[in-house]
Amino acid sequence: MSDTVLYPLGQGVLKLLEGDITQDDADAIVNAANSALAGGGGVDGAIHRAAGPGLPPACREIIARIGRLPAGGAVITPGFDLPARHIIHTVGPIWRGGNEGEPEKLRSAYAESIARAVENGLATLSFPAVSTGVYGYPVELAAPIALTVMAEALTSGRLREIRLYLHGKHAFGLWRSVADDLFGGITR
Ligand code: AR6
Repeated sequence: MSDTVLYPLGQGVLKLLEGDITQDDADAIVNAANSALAGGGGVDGAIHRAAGPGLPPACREIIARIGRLPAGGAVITPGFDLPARHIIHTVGPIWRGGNEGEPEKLRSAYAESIARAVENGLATLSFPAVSTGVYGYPVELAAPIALTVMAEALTSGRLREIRLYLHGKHAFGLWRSVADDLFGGITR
């Protein structure tokens, strides 16, 4: 954990952090999952390892009920062994060049995750950079979409705090420059 930047938005605050989301103590952390909720690499693997043996049965129960979670959808489970009380599992789009509905699905992944948090009475929510790893979504295209949806949730008063965890200094710098362009002033 090193850098943090804060953006006051309405009555709420958006925080960009460089670090590991599994250590976060928000009301919920968001997982960049796959449609089978089967666990995997990247942040999904890290969350599954840190949440412990309670998580796979909870995921299987959801899949038994809904079949699969499409890109743009989001579901909630307990946080099990995590510091966070809940995990909101969303599926981002796989990048296929941008003409297959990727922006709408990415926007929906963030918006539906926020909707699950609000429905469950949560106030603080932490996101990873959904779709920008294995799923290949270009960061410079994902960042404005993600940050805009987060800002809407804060300015409307639906959430009090959103934290966005970036993996590595390079990613942090890219996201920070997009956030600076969108939201202007910075409070450290
Ligand atoms: N904390 C915060 N961010 C992380 C962490 C962590 N512990 N680990 C990785 N990242 P990815 P996707 C960053 O690939 O692109 C899985 O196999 C990472 O650097 O985790 O949505 C799933 O099962 C990147 O910037 O998610 C799916 O099959 C970001 O998290 C597939 O990958 C997202 O990268 C989903 O791919």
